[in-house]
Amino acid sequence: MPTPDPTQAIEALSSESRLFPPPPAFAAAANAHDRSLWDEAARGHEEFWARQSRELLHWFQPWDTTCEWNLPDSKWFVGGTLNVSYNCLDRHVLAGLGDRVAIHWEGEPGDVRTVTYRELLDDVQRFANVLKSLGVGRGDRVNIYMPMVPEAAVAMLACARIGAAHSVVFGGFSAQALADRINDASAKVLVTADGGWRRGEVFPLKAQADAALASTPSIEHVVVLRRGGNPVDMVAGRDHWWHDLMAAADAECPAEPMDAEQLLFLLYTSGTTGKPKGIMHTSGGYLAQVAYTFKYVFDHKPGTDVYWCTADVGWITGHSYIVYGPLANGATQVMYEGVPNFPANDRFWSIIEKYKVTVFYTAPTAIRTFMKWGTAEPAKHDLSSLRLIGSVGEPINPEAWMWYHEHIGGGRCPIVDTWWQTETGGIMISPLPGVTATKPGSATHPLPGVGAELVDEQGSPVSRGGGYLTLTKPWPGMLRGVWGDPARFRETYWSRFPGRYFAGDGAKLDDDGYLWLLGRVDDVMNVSGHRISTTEVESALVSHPSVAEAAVVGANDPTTGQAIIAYVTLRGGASADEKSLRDHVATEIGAIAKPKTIYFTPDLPKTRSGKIMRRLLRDVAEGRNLGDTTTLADASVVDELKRRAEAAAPED
Ligand code: 7RM
Repeated sequence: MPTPDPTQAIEALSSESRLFPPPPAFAAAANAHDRSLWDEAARGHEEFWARQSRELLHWFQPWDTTCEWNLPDSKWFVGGTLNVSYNCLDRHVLAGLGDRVAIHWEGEPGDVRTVTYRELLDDVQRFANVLKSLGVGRGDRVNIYMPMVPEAAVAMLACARIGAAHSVVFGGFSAQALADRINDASAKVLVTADGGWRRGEVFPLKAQADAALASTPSIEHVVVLRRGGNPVDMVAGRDHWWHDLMAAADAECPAEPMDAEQLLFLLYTSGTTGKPKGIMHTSGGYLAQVAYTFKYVFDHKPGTDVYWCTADVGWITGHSYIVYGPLANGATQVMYEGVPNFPANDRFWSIIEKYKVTVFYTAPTAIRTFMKWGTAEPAKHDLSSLRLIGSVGEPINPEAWMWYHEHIGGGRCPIVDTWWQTETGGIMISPLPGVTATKPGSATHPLPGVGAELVDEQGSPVSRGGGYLTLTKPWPGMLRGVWGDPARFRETYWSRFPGRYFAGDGAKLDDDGYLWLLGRVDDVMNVSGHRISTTEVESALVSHPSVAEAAVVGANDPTTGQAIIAYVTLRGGASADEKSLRDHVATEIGAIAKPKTIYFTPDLPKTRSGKIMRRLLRDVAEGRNLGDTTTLADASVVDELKRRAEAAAPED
């Protein structure tokens, strides 16, 4: 057995030699086709962002100071004024693009709506007036708890228009989660819907909201969109139908100048411990970053691209890459209400074919699910409109990347594997698709304007091998704090490595200087002194032709400290035995990384945004009672794994 290297925060076990340069025709037409953006950013970090902000946004009043940086507090474009909704809507309509489709919306039952920029602007102005009539003004908070409908974006943009901050809570969250978030933010108004469609049924959103409203004293009014058509209780004086208020509202609500640092939104992240944190994002810097990254990472071509991001608006991905980034760029996009397997497993591919989607952005969890469902599903559809595909949310295992490349991208589309966080506001590490030669499973390099560095335990930079991923320079979309808790902000992100932002991810640098995300450092396993990342073992398992998805955890072990326990889901129709998978891992990355035990399971426990919850699997593997399960998407999955673990354990 190799001896552990104590200087390695995380060991680098796997190696990948496949390289995919941008197709020449793609590169020739790409928004970025050479290294000039990196060169420019290297010459002057703030000047680089100032140019992006000036060129991509409309400012009512130019700023005096590009960046004020007093760690951990940053301000960007200080003294400047803009209006985020003006940037996303008015200026496109004023430029004669009012008839351009902003949103091709498709409901899960198959109903469709086409929303142009002019219509979106009309609705946003009216809804801004609705909010004003309900007493909402600059600096107030509005909670949004909605299905995936255009009105969710309308409500967000209407808040932005009048300087109120929104706090969107994912429609799949419970009444308790909603109440906690409303109370933390002291929101005045809640915008919700009767229900939305999911898996062929209406989920009763208003009933959940009602349960929350029993303990949210700050809420004065509730606006209810009719979507599900399900019966709802309306409380007189407090609850109002969206369509009634909209019909009565004034059509015009001019966009007023807002300070660049005006709070744009709060978005709560659950984190691993303690109460959810309200991550604060402000206006000018955030919009500059999402507009810039949308343009260059997704190589956006206004007027010709049809973009589709499958996230929910309740997540940061929905905020930045459904609402603000695309709309600031005048993009045309698809928005879909429901699940990928209604009415059948090919729904996404039928949507891509129908709307001729050119740029598609989804998550590894979805890709691995598609692998489970098999290649026949995408093969039923013409996906030739696609030219670029992206991934976000978790490390994408090299074999999932290859599957995506081949079966969705038709072997011709560059893949942008984008690393970022709720806290970073926008994409930080990603290929530029016309420039970067990609490697399956690597997010490649920091974008121009982003400073990222790996460090060891002591905080010294690491130039090869595993380490802690830190951000070294302020960036415009960075979080401005944790709502109501400056101490927690400092402690969580700025205390571990002085002078650096660190939010919990491990990564490694390979010999060519490519970055590979290795998952959360809390998940790193310690086997006989070797610090092994979950991601590398999972990727080794997924590289077996029978495996679609895998989660591994380190469980206490009397001989090795921790032992690797794997939970594996097979591809549709495939079979495999434990020994062959263990041997496969040994061949791929080494005997030290062989799982001690492998459980086969049809599903893995995931958060509602699709990330694997290894903490729960560790609880199961170590025979503990389950900790906090409130963020789990489907609780029956872990119950089943627990039953199996108990059945397998020797009786005592
Ligand atoms: C956008 C989003 C953030 C965490 C982050 C990572 C993980 C996200 C990637 C990734 C590897 C990626 N925001 N993560 N993207 N890991 N490769 N391309 O997901 O706040 O919900 O989560 O997600 O651990 O810290 S988030």
